[in-house]
Amino acid sequence: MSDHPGLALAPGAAGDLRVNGSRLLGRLDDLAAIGGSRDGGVTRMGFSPEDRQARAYVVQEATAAGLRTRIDAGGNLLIRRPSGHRGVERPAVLVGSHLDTVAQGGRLDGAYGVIAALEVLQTLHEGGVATGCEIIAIAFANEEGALFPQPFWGSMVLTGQLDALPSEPQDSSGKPLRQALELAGGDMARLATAVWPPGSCTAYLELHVEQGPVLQRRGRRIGVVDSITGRTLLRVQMQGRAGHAGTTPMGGRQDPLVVAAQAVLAVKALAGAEQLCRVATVGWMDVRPNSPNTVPDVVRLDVDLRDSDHGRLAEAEEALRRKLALLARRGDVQISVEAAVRTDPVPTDPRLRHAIEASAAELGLAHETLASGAGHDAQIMAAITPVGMIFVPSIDGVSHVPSERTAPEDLVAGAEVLLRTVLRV
Ligand code: HGY
Ligand code: MN
Ligand code: MN
Repeated sequence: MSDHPGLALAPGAAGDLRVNGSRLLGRLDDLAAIGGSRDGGVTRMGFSPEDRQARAYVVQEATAAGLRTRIDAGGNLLIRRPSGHRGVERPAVLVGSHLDTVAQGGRLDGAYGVIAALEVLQTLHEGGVATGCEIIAIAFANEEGALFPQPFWGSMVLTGQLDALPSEPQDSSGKPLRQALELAGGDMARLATAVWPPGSCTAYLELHVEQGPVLQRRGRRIGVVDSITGRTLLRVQMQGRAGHAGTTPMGGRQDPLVVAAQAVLAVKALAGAEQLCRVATVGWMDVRPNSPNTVPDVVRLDVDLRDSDHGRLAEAEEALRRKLALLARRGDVQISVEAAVRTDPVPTDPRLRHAIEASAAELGLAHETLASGAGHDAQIMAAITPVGMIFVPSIDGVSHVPSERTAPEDLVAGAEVLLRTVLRV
């Protein structure tokens, strides 16, 4: 990966080529309105009607810009220049992120990277820039797994990791993904047609808000990501014995919610007192029948463990499984624990890091290397191609909340760095 001889830029293109900042910011505003709420948040969960509306918006903008769009069988949205690429034959460079959000999430997580990728492609197209290989913008489907709990769905399909996906994915109420995927333009029966084999892509680049406090705290405009965290998502179910809250004696109760409460504290201890992993969270719980005067019957909860080290993640999971089994025995409830997601921590590609650093330096932007505590499609794409990630600062380091914000000038600066990095690859 270097300044490729095949990179035949139109004279002066590298120097005076700039993204159109107001177009980028305007599109982010338009997109934030889709699934937007009065508090400035966005709920656009993967394969929801709002998600489909957001895709339609991006397709409309790309088409109006003279670009071509296509939805693959996995539901990923791909955007290409009409003339493909000129110059030497080399596999494409993919640039993108995701359009779906968590419930009551922010307006930038994912959307920023997709809109910036569209902006870069449109800028290259308008500038008539011949690149050494084709640049394709992509919006991966269902990165968050908020509605259909198969996070990284689109990137797992594109990288051919179909065996790691459920054969009949459903949402948490049991609704099959099949129809929702079809409505989005995908096709469960033809997932194999969406697979890109190893070597079919020169590089994958993702621009994203940091979602943490580091860049703001250190006064840096650009983050050069060196590694992306590993993540284990466990689905825990506890089956007790329901009963009348007023007549069921305390002695002998088989109350799954009591055990769940102890489990939440055990999860916290993993990353707290026991220091077994970097962070550990229970963010979702479902209590049945969820009636104030009934001892619960079943409680389900998800456990999200993160660490940059694969071994530590495995150890933390093992320790938690043992602890949960003990709590279930003591509380006389049945328990099941299944790993819904195990995503490895991955390093980014050093050559891409160098290209990002050089691009930021060229623009006079203070930059810093840092790890990503959030997961990204880039870590899935690493299975088939070198990956690079660019961060811009998150105000107050918050994300997955309505107040997720980044300064407009940082959003534009990030897109400029993305453009120059693409031209360097
Ligand atoms: O959960 C994550 O780290 C990402 O937002 N999907
Ligand atoms: Mn996210
Ligand atoms: Mn994201």
